[in-house]
Amino acid sequence: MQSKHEKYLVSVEEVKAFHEDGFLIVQDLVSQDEVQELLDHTVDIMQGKVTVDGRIEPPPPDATIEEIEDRYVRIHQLHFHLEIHERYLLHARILDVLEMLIGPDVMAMQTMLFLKGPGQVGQGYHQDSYYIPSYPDTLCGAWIALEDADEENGCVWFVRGTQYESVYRDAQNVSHDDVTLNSLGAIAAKYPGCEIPAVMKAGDVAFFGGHIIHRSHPNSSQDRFRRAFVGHYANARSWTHWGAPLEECRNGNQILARGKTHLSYATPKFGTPCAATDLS
Ligand SMILES: O=C(O)CCC(=O)C(=O)O
Repeated sequence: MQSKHEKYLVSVEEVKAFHEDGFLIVQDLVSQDEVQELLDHTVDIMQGKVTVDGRIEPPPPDATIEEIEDRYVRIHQLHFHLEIHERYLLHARILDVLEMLIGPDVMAMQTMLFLKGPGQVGQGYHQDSYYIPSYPDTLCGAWIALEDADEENGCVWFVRGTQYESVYRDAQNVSHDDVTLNSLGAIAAKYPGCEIPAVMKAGDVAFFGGHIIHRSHPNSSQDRFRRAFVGHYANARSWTHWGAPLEECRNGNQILARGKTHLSYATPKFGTPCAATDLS
């Protein structure tokens, strides 16, 4: 049974801001102890104390600190392998917010761990729904800052207003390390003055819909990491073929995180199944 948590009550103003801006930053949603737990674990991944076959290898024994720190910029889908990543994907207070923004029925679809050390690359303009389709499209990301993120260490920038753009299906809607190489820039340019840096403190969480155009610049600091843990979710009654061959899985690959659905779904591999989630 999942332990009781202090439920986060989303205000009407926050819901309104999410729709008006395309993103919402909730301060202090994740506790400092939890941030520290994820950070410590992330350091273990970087140093090769945690390995996952075929995905995270230990560094070569003669690697320098710089080489060790430079091994990964981001790692996808570790929640299929690591209990801690599944647990943070299903973080109760994050689900409290998602329940109000895209729920009440919520499925958890993806995790990404960003390491982004000094000098590491950014990511060009993109729309997450391009990669993770859902019908109707209810995709929403939850970006947990594991340390303070700002312009210097390569925070995410959201183009306010583009949440109501369609998903551009042309071949240039691809995130690229070179943040200028992307035709979505022409769409972003239609929103002068609307590109907002998501300046965040460790423990803050940014929620953003699947259509909003966003990017991040390289980490230009000398010595500051910009680590973050990101989950992607959708309403559990949206249909998706993402994450598996069409005929094999459909929604059955996505974890039902909260609520109910008549569509197929997966249950957590390590933790408490959704049906037993304590929502009090
Ligand atoms: O953290 C970043 O640099 C980019 C994040 C992003 O694009 C996303 O989570 O969809």
